[in-house]
Amino acid sequence: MLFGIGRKPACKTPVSFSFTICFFMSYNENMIFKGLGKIKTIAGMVLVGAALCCAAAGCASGTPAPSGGEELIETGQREPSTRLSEEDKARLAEGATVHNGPPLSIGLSQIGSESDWRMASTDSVQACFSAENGYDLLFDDAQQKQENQLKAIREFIDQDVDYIVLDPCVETGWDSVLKEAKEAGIPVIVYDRRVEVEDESLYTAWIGSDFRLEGDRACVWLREFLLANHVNREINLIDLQGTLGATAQIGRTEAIEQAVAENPGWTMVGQATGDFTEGKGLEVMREFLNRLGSGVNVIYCENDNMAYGAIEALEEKGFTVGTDLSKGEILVLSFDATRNGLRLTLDGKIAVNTECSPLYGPALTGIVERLEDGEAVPHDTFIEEGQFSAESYIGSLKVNGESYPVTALTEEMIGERAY
Ligand code: GYE
Repeated sequence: MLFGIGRKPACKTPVSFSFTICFFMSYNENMIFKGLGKIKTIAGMVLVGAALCCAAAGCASGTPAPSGGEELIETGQREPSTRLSEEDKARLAEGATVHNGPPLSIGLSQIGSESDWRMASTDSVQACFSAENGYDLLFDDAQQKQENQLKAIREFIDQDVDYIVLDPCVETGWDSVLKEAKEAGIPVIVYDRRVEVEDESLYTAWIGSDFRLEGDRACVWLREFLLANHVNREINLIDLQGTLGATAQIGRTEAIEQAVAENPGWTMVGQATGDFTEGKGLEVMREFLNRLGSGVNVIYCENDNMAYGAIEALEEKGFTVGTDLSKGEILVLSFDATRNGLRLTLDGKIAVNTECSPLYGPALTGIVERLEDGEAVPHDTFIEEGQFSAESYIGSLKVNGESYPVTALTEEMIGERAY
């Protein structure tokens, strides 16, 4: 099921990436709303309302993004920052669901600022939960530490906020604090990464990516690529993992591990976390190269920032990053599809970039407003994402019987990218 309806249909033109609610898994039987007590949700199809269209609108920037975007970026060069432009922030905010009446207080616990993806995600929620849109946002940056997130949530509970919005750095360890929020009658909306809790009613709704599917798409692309290029020889891979225990890491790592197990000739010669940061990606990759020397063919980077670090480490050692394995080039796979990541993809330094959308602001305001209106929201919602490559001959691929498109990247698409 694909939805694309919103109260403020700001979706215009080319959507630089898709951010569409894909399907809903289950519904809350019992939700506790602050001020509303315990209500029974109705089973059935529920749209997250404005969220959807607006999310698309956020990405539907039809003009090249500023923040360096106006300058001509040379091949291989990256923009210093991929923060959202003021224009894109305004577009996102316009797509948010507006709250009328006294401002709603939102306690939002953000993981940190480890990556370009994360900064765009922060820009997105801050632009949407704005005073102009009827919200009073209490924003906390946990600097990638779960203990800081737990502290922030407890402070939000003490301040008796109307809603808690959480992007959890890791999956486990949330039961107690979420019980406290539930007892205080504060609904918790989780987004992006997931929480693994004994009682699923401890959070009201989750919206995010299917990280395992992202990983599977990257691995199937690699398999198809090797087949198409008649690369019969064995390949040695390195997996640069995200923050251990984070849903994005778990899903992407599971996918490559299974692919290695299933594809004869694929060998994992190195696997370590780079914590989703460019600095750690560089450091870990340098260590691998010092230890392994040559003989590595493929680097599976679990996000764009680690890919930047890995590419730097490879190039400083004299390796060529690219897709011609017969010439000894090293093939890099990445996730997120940020503007800089896509630039490296168009330049052929990242072979395929599997998208992960950070622009959650509109969808989150949509969920909050549906709850405010006493409507049921799906308990778990997956968003739909794309995949980009400069190699155009793999136009689509199949994962578990489903077909997924691979978009042949163009300069124009990069210009339209909001993040
Ligand atoms: O891929 C990475 C970020 O949770 C999906 O976290 C997110 C991941 C994203 O730091 O760049």
